Amino acid sequence: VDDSSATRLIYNQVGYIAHGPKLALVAEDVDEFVLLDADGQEVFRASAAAPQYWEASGDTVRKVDFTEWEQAGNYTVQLPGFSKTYDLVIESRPYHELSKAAIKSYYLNRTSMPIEAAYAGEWARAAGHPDTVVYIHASAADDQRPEGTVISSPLGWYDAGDYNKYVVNSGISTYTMLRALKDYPLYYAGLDLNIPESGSGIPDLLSETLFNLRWVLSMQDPNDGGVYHKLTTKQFEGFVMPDGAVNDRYVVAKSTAATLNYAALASAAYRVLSGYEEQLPGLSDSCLTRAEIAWDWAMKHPEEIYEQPEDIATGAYGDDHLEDEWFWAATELYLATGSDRYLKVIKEKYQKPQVPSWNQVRLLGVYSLMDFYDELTADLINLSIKEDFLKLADDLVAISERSPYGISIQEFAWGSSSQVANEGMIKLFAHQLTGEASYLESALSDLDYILGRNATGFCLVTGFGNQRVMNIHHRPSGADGVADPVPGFLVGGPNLAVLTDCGPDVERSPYPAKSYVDLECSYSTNEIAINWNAPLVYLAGGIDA
Ligand code: 9MR
Repeated sequence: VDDSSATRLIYNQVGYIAHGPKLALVAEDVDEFVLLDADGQEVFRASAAAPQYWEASGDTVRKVDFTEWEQAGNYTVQLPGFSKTYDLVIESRPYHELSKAAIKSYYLNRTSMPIEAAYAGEWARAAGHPDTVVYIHASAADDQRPEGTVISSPLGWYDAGDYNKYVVNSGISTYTMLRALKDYPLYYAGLDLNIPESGSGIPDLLSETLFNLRWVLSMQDPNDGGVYHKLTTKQFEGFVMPDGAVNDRYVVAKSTAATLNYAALASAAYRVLSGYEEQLPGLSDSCLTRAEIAWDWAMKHPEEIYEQPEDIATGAYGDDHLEDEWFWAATELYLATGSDRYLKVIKEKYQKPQVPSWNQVRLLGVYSLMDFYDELTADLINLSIKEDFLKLADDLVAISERSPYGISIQEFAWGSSSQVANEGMIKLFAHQLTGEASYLESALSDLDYILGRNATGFCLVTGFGNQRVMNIHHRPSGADGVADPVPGFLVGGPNLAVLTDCGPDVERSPYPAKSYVDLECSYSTNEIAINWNAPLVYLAGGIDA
């Protein structure tokens, strides 16, 4: 028996669904996989499939399919010939806590209010960043609001491990949360997150989402409809708690990208919130009015590409390809108003969708169009939007079926975990459109990757798994004196974008799917972000639902 401590099994560390597909991966030198029950009795044995090499990780792995074993329980996995064993869970509903924690992380990352122990346990903390005194930066100044004018722009979530708030990145994040609510309404109606708004008569997921939406709405200049790109300090703050991070805050440069994200999000919110007129009187209408004046500003300023001012060093979220933002905003405004002026732009700007990210939002408009597919006009149907969407989903499923790791991602960029989550979301959405099981199975496989069946061996969500991420690049987690990081966050994950973020002494794998370190300094692999967590919310919630 080989006594080395090397890991030879990678698998979903949170659990497998009893009546679902079950796939794990073993190292090349492992031939068999044995499940022992809680009494140490062998209950199931499977042979490993033929070895497969993956260029992205530099690994050769063998698949073990134990789908057939459907008995819920806590198991130990033994790999004959090797002494190291592994704990594995099979449950009827293994992702319920994950689904809640993924949303709760947004509560724990709120600005402007104390995070109380009754909701946050050991992660309770004082309020940070009231943002009731925010200065107009030189880049955003005009006659009505000259440089140094004070405005108030409170609420919202911290974007990520830093303490700033960025409109562009809030667009996709907030929309994805509203999308989850729209697609699984009964599930979220009953999901209690134990947040201050719980029991208020609207779903907790919506309350949490509104906390950010209300901030986004405040980023519009009411004088002209333009939207500031971000609300930020000049430099990133240090690793101190929010209430100790007190440098002056500014709104910086109105941009076309931020204004179109705003128009899209506010009109999408208009549709969702019109169902809550009684609980939230007037909010939905004001979203639509604001979206329309944002659109008008963008029409007058179609090329205000964000350029980082010299004295500002925080995240840029700069994007100079705005075709997809125009498409998304036009789509949401068209669905809200039925006006031909938006229809025209949809037709001009439509292209086949891609996996979304903060700077590629076309698919968000496609998701929304699918809500009304049967009512769309013939010229929209002729764009083949549904066919193109299902082709994207089919291509992703085909790749995952060939992939040694059972996933669709092939190129690992900054935030690679969120790409996997967004691919899972696409598949779940396709599953709802068609009822085809292969989409759901492939989405589950993406979740397996996130929860441990990946080349890093870590469960990539804080607070979950056997091999846990501990040292995220997240200021409160670094400064709060609590050993465990704030839970429920998806880490950015492996990529080769910045190999030097921890200095020359920290070794990083040259393989993109493996190049990850669980160190606070690794902002490029171990940060968290609202746009990364949102598709995890959708994926975990959709599967749990
Ligand atoms: O997610 C963003 C990634 O796509 C970019 O490559 C990277 C560098 O510009 O920035 C990431 O976003 C960061 C943002 O700029 C500031 N807050 C933290 C975000 C996550 O790292």
